[in-house]
Parts: sequence; C-alpha cells; structure tokens
Amino acid sequence: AQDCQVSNIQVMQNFDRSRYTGRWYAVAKKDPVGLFLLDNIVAQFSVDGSGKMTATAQGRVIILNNWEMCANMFGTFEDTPDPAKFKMRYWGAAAYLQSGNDDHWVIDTDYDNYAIHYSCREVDLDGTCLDGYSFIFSRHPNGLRPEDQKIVTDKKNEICFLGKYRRVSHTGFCESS
Ligand code: AZE
Repeated sequence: AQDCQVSNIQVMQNFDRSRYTGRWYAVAKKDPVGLFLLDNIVAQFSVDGSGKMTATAQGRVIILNNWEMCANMFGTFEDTPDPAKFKMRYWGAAAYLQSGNDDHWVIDTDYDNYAIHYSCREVDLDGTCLDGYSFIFSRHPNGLRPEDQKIVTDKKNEICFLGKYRRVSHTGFCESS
C-alpha cells in the first residue's frame, strides 16, 4: 500500500554508486511540466577519484518550438544522508539548453539490468508530488528483460507514477553527435 507521500517513498537500500556507473538507456519516462528530453535518452554515470558521482546524458529535444537537436547534458551529484538520494545540479553543453538543481533518487536497481529513478520537483501542500519526473533505465538498449518488468511495474505504482510513463524510443538520433 502507498500513500503517495513523497517523504514516505522507499529508495534503494545500501545504494552502491560504483556498481551504478556506466551506460544506462532510458526505456520509459514520466515527464515533468515544461521542456524535457524527448527520446534517444542515454545516461552515463561515473564516480571520480574522490568518490563523487557525476553523469552525462544525451537526448533529443525540441527548443524554440521547432529546432530539433541532441542535447548534451552534464550532472554533478551532491550526497545526502541517504546513500540513494542525491541533489543533481545539471546543465547543458550549450547555454540555451536547460539547467537546474533537482532531486535524484534511485528507487531500485539490480545494477546489471534495470534501474528506477525518481525526481519530485514540487511537493504539493498535501505532501504528494505535484511536479516530478522519472526514468526507467535499462542496461540493454532494446528494453527491459521480461523478468524485470513486474518489479518495475510494482515500483512505478509505489512512487505513484503508474500509468504516467511513455516509452522512450532509440532511433540513433544522438549517435553521431
Ligand atoms: C539524467 C541523469 C543523468 C544526468 C542528467 C539527467 C537529466 C537531464 C535533464 C535534461 C533536460 C534537458 C532539456 C533541454 C532543453 C536524470 C538523465 C543531466 C533533465 C529539457
């Protein structure tokens, strides 16, 4: 059972950032309000010499109404007392891309196949999420393994985003840039 309180959302226990490094393909996403990555979204996580997590991401975007491009994004992560909860400062390679500072929570992962990410940008007065986004990541560009699908569906429900996801297609749009 879930009450959809952001403060009650369960995150990955004993999150191991080094096992999380490497390439993750977004296979589904729940959008926030406003401009967002459209598709062909790939993230690459790293841990630097001092143990800090960083990431890059690419994805197709449309800015200024009709300019389609591949956004090259960077993120640095600030630790919090919970090892699976981070603050992510992010920005684009170009100034006209988006920048910001979002929560970045790892809800669940087996490190080798799937990961469920969650970010609530605005908590409502009743404690539920008013504006948030989430990515379902896979190590496999073609999607989740059948055996991981039930786990992911259950977690989507727990974070109260079930039914709000769209599939993320990978067409090679960002592969040349
Ligand atoms: C994320 C994980 C890896 C690092 C980063 C991520 C998020 C990026 C965005 C980018 C938005 C860009 C827009 C451009 C016009 C979570 C995939 C940086 C939210 C809207």
